[in-house]
Amino acid sequence: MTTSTELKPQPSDRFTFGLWTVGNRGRDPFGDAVRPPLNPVTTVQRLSQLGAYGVTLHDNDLVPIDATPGERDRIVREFRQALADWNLKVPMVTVNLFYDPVFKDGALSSSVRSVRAYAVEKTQRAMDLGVELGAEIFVLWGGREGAEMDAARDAREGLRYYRESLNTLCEYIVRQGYSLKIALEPKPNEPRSDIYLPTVGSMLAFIQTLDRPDLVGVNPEVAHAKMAGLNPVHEVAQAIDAGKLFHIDLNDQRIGRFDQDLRFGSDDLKGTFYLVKLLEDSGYQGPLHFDAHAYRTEDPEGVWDFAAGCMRTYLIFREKVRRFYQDAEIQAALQEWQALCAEERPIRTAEDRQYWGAVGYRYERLDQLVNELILGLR
Ligand code: GLT
Ligand code: MN
Ligand code: MN
Repeated sequence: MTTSTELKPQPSDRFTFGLWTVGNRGRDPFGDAVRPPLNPVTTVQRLSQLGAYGVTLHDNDLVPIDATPGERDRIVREFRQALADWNLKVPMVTVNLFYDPVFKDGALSSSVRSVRAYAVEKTQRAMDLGVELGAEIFVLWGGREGAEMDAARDAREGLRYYRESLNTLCEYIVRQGYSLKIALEPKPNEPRSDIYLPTVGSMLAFIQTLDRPDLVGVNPEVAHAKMAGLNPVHEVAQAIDAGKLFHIDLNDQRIGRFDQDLRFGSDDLKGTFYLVKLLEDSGYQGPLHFDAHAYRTEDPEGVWDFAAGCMRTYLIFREKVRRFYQDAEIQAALQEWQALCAEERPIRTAEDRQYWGAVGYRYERLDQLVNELILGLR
């Protein structure tokens, strides 16, 4: 039996949350904020008390875009003090290249030279901040890198600018001697009608065209894969297979909806089980980052129920994965299947072909057993 202490998150579980996730105020395109702003120092304290390992941020989640250098230094100093007091890490930072109106037609891929230069420069400052906070991963979500129409910018031009900007950023990392790696985060749409490089596969192909592909990987997000109608487990598997899973955004999403960023495992229990199984089986050692937010119905306390729920659900599924390997019936069914896979019966005659066409794989039984495990009956 699982004891409740085994389900208590520990820093060694490497759970992280963005300031923008627990700090989400419940604003949506049709309604205003329902929760007051959340102070980053309070966030550090609460996350640490819940057993998280770290906190992540966009530059402007911490430092307002118009802060003076003096204000910036004071804010960063106070934040670093809180991190030290509560023993919380900042393994990843990112840059906000989507909120300010200046980015309305893209940032790193903008056709406007001045906007592109500003986006690169803003990203470099965010990298400096990340390194100051001890981060080793730099996520880039190109939310505005896309289009509503292609009459002006040809998508090839957008990709070319995007590539040039990324090359400049990699060069900056090398020149500064930073031990930062970039993780590109794909998403098919929202806020743009179409965002460039919408899936893990398209990102991986694009990365190979960069000057320093070794410095760049991906940050897949469960919700984004589902928005594209894809299986997030297979998206993540492809990233692992390519040696490019530098970071991951865990959350949940109903297929065919707007970007919901739901609590991890809140919608798709089976998909969540297989995702946790994949991460555990693969030995992924990076942060387990929740990029989700509380329902709009929640008050400030409800936000911490949300955060605790994300981590607890991961730990429950991790325990289920352990049981998957211990369950005698599941293992017997798997062994039978493995024996079938290894059977020496080359296909040379029509009879051989008929044999392999008719043989039962018994997936129905195995799938039902796993469902029962997920449902708590095994
Ligand atoms: C934004 C987006 C997320 C990205 C974040 C990083 S910001 O909330 O929807 O998926 O990971 O920029
Ligand atoms: Mn994300
Ligand atoms: Mn999302």
